[in-house]
Amino acid sequence: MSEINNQNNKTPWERVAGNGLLSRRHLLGLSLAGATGLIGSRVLAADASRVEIPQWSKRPGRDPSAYGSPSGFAQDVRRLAGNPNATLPGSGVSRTPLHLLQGNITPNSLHFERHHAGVPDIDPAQHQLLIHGLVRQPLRFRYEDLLAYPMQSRIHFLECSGNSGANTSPQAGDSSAAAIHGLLSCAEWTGVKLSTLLEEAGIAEGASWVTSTGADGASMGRSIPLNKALRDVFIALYQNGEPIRPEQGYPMRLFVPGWEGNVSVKWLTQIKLSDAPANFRDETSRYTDLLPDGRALQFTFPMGVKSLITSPSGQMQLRRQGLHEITGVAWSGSAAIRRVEVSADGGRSWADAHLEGTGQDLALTRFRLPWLWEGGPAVLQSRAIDAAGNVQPTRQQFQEIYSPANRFHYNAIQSWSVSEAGEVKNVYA
Ligand SMILES: Nc1nc2c(c(=O)[nH]1)N[C@H]1C(S)=C(S)[C@@H](COP(=O)(O)O)O[C@H]1N2
Ligand SMILES: [Mo]
Repeated sequence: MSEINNQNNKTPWERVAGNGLLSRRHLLGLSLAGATGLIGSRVLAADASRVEIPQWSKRPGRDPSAYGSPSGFAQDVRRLAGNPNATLPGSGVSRTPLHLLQGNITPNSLHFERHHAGVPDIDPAQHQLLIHGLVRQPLRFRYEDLLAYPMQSRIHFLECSGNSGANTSPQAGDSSAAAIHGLLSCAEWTGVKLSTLLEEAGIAEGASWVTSTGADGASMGRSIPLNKALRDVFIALYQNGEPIRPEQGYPMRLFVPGWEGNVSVKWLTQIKLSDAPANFRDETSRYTDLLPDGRALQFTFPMGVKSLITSPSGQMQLRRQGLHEITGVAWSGSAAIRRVEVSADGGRSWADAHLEGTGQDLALTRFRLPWLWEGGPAVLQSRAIDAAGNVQPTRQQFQEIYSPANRFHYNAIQSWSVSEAGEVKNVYA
């Protein structure tokens, strides 16, 4: 640990790892004025005798509205939409602009989308949820029936198992954080515990799997073991406080905390208890991990421990030398995030980031660390560790486990290079 002086206010910068990483201590006591020299005099000294009154302060503004929308000046904060698929209509994705967001919650309009046959327009009064199979009494629930049950709210991330798959390709693509990692969002989901409904139907002898089907044109279905279903799975009816969006499964979706997004079946219409997985199309043709010897893992349910620096990140441009905040998100499908380490020298040295999480299991956790960029090349990385002791792997470690053809469940450390010109790029380090 070495110390240098901040010339303006004589605060010693406490370096905690190589290439300019500074102590978390500076997140608290950092005075912008004192740091002006380092951030390039971007903060203007105020002249209190010449306060100009802007136009919008001189007349009343717009009236209240029934449903809010973002500022016209923040129109670039958008999902990254994929191209429509001509052979598979409605099959596609849009990605969360992770690099433009802060905190741990994804606004509903920016939650990523993955549809296999588009978004159905469901009238909740016509929709029903059937629970059948190995139960003592099959039951049929209408939307309004479910609204009458006791509910719970939980903050959880949702991640597609195809997320970050771009980084399994041999050459690192020059892409943004959203383009590579944007099949990831986090919301507060509210709904009815599946165990409550299953207990009401009565679980019959021999039931060990729960299969779920959606009411979309794909009739997408998935199977999960009964013990997971009884542990923490619920039927989500609300998303960040309002009725769940059509894109997320209105009027109801299965929510399976921590597990690959595909099992959280949207537009949920059937739940069937059985003694074996159903072998639906989406659990055989997809989402299975290919191993180096050509075999495939049948199921990989929990999403691996993972983190990502969202700023600075791919395709950004550092415009000045000096103090920057490195920030990003970390998550794990097995436990809460315990620790995030950051490196600015491609993994040679690491420092603990400050965590700003909700502390909740299976939710996003924001991390931050101050960084002094002195104009030299850098490779920024983050490495997450969860409360179960899982450590995010390097790209090389990930590749030793799976076939080079495997595109799913990629959770390796992301490296962003910073050039002397301040350009930030996706690289394999
Ligand atoms: N019925 C149905 N459920 C579905 C899908 C679908 O196409 N149809 N897509 C799945 C996939 S692959 C993922 S990653 C998540 C995406 O959820 P989101 O669109 O709310 O982000 O929903 C899953 N549930
Ligand atoms: Mo997915």
